[in-house]
Amino acid sequence: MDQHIKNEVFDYAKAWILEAGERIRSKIDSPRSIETKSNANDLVTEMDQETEQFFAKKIKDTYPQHYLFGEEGFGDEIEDLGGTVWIIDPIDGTMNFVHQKRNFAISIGVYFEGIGEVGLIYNVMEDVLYAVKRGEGAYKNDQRLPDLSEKRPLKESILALNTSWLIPENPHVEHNGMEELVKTLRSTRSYGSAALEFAFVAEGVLDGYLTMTLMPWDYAAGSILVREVGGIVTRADQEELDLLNSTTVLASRANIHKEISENYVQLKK
Ligand code: 2AM
Ligand code: CA
Ligand code: CA
Ligand code: CA
Repeated sequence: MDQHIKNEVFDYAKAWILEAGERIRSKIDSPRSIETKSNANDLVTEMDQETEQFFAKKIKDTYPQHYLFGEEGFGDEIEDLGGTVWIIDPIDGTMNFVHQKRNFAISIGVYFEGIGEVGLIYNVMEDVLYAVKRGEGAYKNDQRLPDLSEKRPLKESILALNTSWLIPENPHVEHNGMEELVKTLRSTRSYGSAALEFAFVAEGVLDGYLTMTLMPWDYAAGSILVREVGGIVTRADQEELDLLNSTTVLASRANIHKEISENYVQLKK
């Protein structure tokens, strides 16, 4: 991606994400209509939809030749990652947004010919912005994030892990390996926002994040951010991520990535 365009896209994305976040904060106590999507616990609100529409208008007005791939469907039908594609989750952690009024984020990843160039994750209620331009450093607000150079062993690591993947009947991963993993780790955490879990890995406050069913907008920004500080982001079986479909994801410090995948994660079928 041309450097001038990359800088410009970053500056617009940053301005828009802050504006969208301000709008959400100003309406956080307003009454809201909550609908369900694939099941009774899969929530969506008008705020998810309005926020994605806000980005759709900004992008179309500013860059009519760019594409938008967003969770709530106000963007384009994407069949490949040719050209410039904005992959956006307008509210990541909708359940937290509804139940806790905190612990949710707006996530924007901008891809050029399939390569993540610009990533932003905005922790809206904390007013903390994680931002990256590929090859130019990752930031938490104005503070540059250091490389994840420490080789912390697995037994001293904290892994973000949703308890669903420990239920024996879960269709994705063998229970025994996950149980051994939990016993080996120092501890686990679950924040309920994939984007924030990536941001915390990049920040070094989590050592890794393992999950079984992420969509592209959940990790489009987070994967750029974690890689920029030297972390590894792949599918749970160490294969390359598929940016168009649901996927497993393992994001972690470099020294524990292979160990988690090979010794503990046994995917079903
Ligand atoms: P969302 O809030 O944007 O829907 C919760 O553990 C995390 O998983 C959130 O990042 C949430 O994103 C995401 N999530 C929720 N339902 C999902 C689904 N059916 N498939 C993939 N990710 C989902
Ligand atoms: Ca959702
Ligand atoms: Ca999401
Ligand atoms: Ca969402």
